[in-house]
Parts: sequence; C-alpha cells; structure tokens
Amino acid sequence: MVTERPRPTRRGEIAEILRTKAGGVTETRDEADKYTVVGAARRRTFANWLTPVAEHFVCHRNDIPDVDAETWTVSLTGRASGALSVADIESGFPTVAVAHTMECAGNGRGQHRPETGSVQWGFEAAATALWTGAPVSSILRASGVDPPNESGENDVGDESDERWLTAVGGDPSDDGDVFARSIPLAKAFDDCILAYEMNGEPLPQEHGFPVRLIVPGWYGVNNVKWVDELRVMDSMVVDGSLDRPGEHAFWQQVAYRIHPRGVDPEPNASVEAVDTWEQLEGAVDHPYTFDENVKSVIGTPDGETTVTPKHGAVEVRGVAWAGDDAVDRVEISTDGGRTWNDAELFGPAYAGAWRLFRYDWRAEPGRHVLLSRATDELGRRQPARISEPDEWRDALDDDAYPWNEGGYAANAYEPNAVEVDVRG
Ligand SMILES: Nc1nc2c(c(=O)[nH]1)N[C@H]1C(S)=C(S)[C@@H](COP(=O)(O)O)O[C@H]1N2
Ligand SMILES: [Mo]
Repeated sequence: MVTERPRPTRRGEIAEILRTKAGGVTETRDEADKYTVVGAARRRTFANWLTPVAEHFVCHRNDIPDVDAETWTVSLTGRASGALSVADIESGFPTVAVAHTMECAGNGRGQHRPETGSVQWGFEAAATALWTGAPVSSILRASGVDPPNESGENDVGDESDERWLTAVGGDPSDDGDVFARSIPLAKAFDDCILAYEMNGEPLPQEHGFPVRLIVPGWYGVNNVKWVDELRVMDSMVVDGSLDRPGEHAFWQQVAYRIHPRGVDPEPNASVEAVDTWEQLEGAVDHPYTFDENVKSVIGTPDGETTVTPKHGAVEVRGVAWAGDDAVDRVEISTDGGRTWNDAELFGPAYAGAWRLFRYDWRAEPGRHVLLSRATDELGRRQPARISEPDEWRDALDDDAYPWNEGGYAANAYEPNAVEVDVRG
C-alpha cells in the first residue's frame, strides 16, 4: 500500500476552489502534497454561527469524481438491499435539514511539536453549515433494515446492537484505498442524513455532489462525500468487507487512529466506546476519531486591527462545540490564562452544531493575550496545551492533550490564543 505518493492534480483543484470561494478560504500547507486542503482565511469566520459555503474548509485525498447526477446511484448492500438514484433520494423520502459542525480530525495538527507531517492545520478546518437531505433512518427502513431497538430510542454506542453502517465514497483512488468509513448503526438511525444541499444551495462538487453522508457532531472524515454505497454490516469495515477491488480498511483502521509514535494500530471489528474522549481516557487502545472533542475559537477581536472600546468594553465573540454532546460553559481569559471569566452562550442550540459565545471585556489600552476554553456537559474541559511526544494518555492528567503521530483530534486552547492591541 503506497500512501505517500504526491497527487499532482490537487494543485488544479485547489486553484479552482480558491477561485469559486473568492477569498473566503486560503490554502493550508500539506507536507506530503496529497490532499486538497483549504481552510477559513480569517479568524472572523468563527464569530458567526452559520458558515457561508465560501468560508467552509475543504479536505479530501482523491480527485473529485466526475459525476453525472442522472446516472449516479447509491447501492444498499450487506444487510440492506436496493439501489437509489439521486432523484429517488430527493423525492422518495422526507426532506429534513440538520446543522452540523464539520471539523477535520486533523484540525490542530500544525500545533504539534515536533511536527507530525501531513496537513498543517491550525484552527481553520472547522465550519457549521445547514445540510438538507433525506434521513438515513428512512432510507434504511425502506431497504429492509430493522431499527436499532424496538423502543426507537437510539442509544449511540449501545453495546446490545453491534451493527455498523459503512459509507463508501465514489472518488477514484490512485493508491487503491477505497474511501470507506463505518459508524454505529444507532448513530446512523439517530440523526444522520444523505445530504444533497448545503446552506440551501445545490451541494458543491468539492463538498460531495451529488450526495454525501452527514454525521452531526462527528469528525469530518466520517462525513463521506460522493457516496455510492451504504452497507449495513456486523462489524466495522475491515479488508475484504466490500464487493469491490482495492484496500477497504485504510481510512477506518489505519489512518485517523490516535496513537503514539511508532505504533501500527490493530484493526478492530468493534469498540467498547464510541465517544472519542472516552476512548482517549482508556476505553480503546488506539482511538478512532468519531465524535468531536470539546473545543472553542475566538472570532473577534481577530488581532488583525487595533480595537477601540465602546462605552469602555470590547465584545469578545466566538464559537464552541463538543461533537454530539452539549457545550456547558465557555471561559475567557484576557491576561494570557492567569484569570478566567464566564462567557455567555447565545444563539441556536442544535445538537451537533457549535454555540456562539460572547463576553464584555473592560479593555485597558495596551496589548493583551485572549484565550477561550470550553467545557462539555460531561465536565470535560479543553486542555491547555499539546504534550511532548511519548506522554500519551498521562498527558490528560497534566492539562495537556496527548501528542500523537497522526496529529488527530487536538483540542488544546493555548495554541489558539489571539493577541489584541487596544487603543488608548
Ligand atoms: N469520499 C470522500 N469523503 C471524504 C473525504 C475524502 O477524501 N473522500 N475526506 C473526508 C475528510 S478527511 C473531511 S475533514 C471532510 C471534509 O468535508 P468538506 O470538504 O466538505 O469540508 O470530508 C470527508 N469526506
Ligand atoms: Mo479530515
């Protein structure tokens, strides 16, 4: 399996995306020259709840497929059966919309020291959009799949139901790794959709046209673009799971696993815990990047211009999210982390999407370092920094996020500080 090969065509894709997104995004450095990656160009993207398509980051490994929406089909396989055209998906099922904060599991990788290679994201690979489509639960019921349990209460990670939904992308893979990702069937039934619109516009090519999976509150990688197969299985995808050529397990079992240096994670059929943080705390040896860890980013002031207080105050505004858990609290420091004050949460509160926060800062003239840190409803607070390599899980006891070889799921707050000049 060769996964280090550069992909020359990514340059053309990035140029085209930069053109259509007209300044809303900027290119991010990819050490390996493999990914099509652009992220929010300005910190101010994080001062708003809804991210315009033009400011929404893009991340993928293979070329965008050349799609004919008239002939595209989504095959239902494994314990499901049938095939759906795009027209079937649009008109044969209820139309719903979900809000979803998409965050690349590699967001924050560029904050690891030493560097971990690959795409050097800071905090720019996160965005919230409204996605319109058909509920996965409706599609699966219609294709003969029993819901996870009779009560209809889908407890995500419920160990009594070991079934998984594997979504497969129709993107061509030059190194033979099929883009396939598995999520527990309970999550799929709970709130996932097959989306064909983004913020009320037809799904753009680079975001998965004609249909993509949306997994609210779960890391970007689970949100398979250009879906052409949904397979209901008794385990996560492993090599040989699919009826198609190529390697099937790379994106689930090798890449996007959180592990220390020099480790090759073992593939698993299933896991004891789905919640990424619970896995990190010890439930799973080398965690899978499923739901997003609690995190926050200040959007304004953005540090680019000197600010003038109004009536003595400057509004500090930003966003905080916690995957499919709720954000409980956001604290702001305006003195580099010495003291903290509670911010107010406001605006929409959809499961799987970020919250806005604001704080009235009585700002004195001079230069100040602003920080935000969020706590989720389970009491888990963002760590201050990313650890040294090799501390692994012990880092968590030391208010640090474990440095890991793939640079995944980092949620430390100090690297996202903003320096602000206040006019006298
Ligand atoms: N088919 C397919 N789906 C994919 C990918 C990919 O390479 N191929 N990249 C994933 C990753 S790593 C991320 S972070 C999200 C990004 O979604 P966006 O480009 O719409 O922001 O798409 C995911 N879905
Ligand atoms: Mo990603």
